[in-house]
Amino acid sequence: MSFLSGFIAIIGPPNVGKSTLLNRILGTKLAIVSPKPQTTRNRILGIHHGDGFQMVFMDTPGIHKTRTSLHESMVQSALAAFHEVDILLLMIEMGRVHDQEIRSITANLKRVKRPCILAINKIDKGPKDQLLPIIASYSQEYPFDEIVPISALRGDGVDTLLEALKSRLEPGPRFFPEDMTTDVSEAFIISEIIREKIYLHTKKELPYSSAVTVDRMENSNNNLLSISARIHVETDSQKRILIGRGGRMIKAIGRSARPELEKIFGVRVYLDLMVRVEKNWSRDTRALRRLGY
Ligand SMILES: Nc1nc2c(ncn2[C@@H]2O[C@H](COP(=O)(O)OP(=O)(O)OP(=O)(O)O)[C@@H](O)[C@H]2O)c(=O)[nH]1
Ligand SMILES: [Mg+2]
Repeated sequence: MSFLSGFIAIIGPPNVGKSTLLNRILGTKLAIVSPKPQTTRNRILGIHHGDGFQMVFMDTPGIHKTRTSLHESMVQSALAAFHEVDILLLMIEMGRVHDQEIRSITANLKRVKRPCILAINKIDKGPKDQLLPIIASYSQEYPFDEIVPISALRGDGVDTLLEALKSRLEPGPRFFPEDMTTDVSEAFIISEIIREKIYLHTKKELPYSSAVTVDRMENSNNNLLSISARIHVETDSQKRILIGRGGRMIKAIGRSARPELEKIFGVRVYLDLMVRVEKNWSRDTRALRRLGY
């Protein structure tokens, strides 16, 4: 039997659980997750190694109507994924109506002609008897190759989904060595974990106006990883909120990021966070590039 492999893009509207599924499949936290939409901003590869096969998953930003240059670049990177992969995994969330978003996605699907599996996520949230009518209505919307109900959070249906994907892999090379789970850098993972904590601790527009860059990471001899990172916001008042009274907010963000970084890297972490105002970065294409988008 020849080795099977393929690239699989996880696409869909914001907040349906795409990053949660990637983490679940890989058994490790690679992609950040939050209850707020538009959490993922970049494409991330996660490599799932199996016996005789390899699946290279691409987590993508949610596809939605765009307002700013940042959103535009996020949606473009998600749409580009349609052409770069062998199989598309479209995810929606049970109990949420996605009509508009799904129409624009299926219009794109029709053009690229790739196998497409629909995963209906968050089945733990709704009554099971709602599933059949939902499946029926989506199969009218587009001729999906398979429709699989799952709970990315709990793991229900994920093995079935992996089987459905595996049966559509083609003979191909082992794209990545077996010890590799992602293509993104350590600095990227650090900046994402910090960004996730900003989503967790702050409200309103602040998460969407924040970007994180890592200025320095130093692995000293006594198993201590020393990190300096910078949080970019768009206005002085956002900077004040992010720092908080007596530095309370920025300390809380650091306190929740640190243990997670320690778990990921397996060493003690010293984290130094700074806040900097970069006026209107989310609308400025040059600033976007500088900040990694
Ligand atoms: N109840 C339930 N919640 C889930 C499930 N999967 C994901 N969630 C929650 O849904 C929210 C969004 O999850 P994400 O994985 O960040 O969603 P996403 O599709 O990557 O979102 P964007 O990156 O913003 O497009 C988080 O609060 C998750 O914990 C699930 O199976 N059941
Ligand atoms: Mg995501």
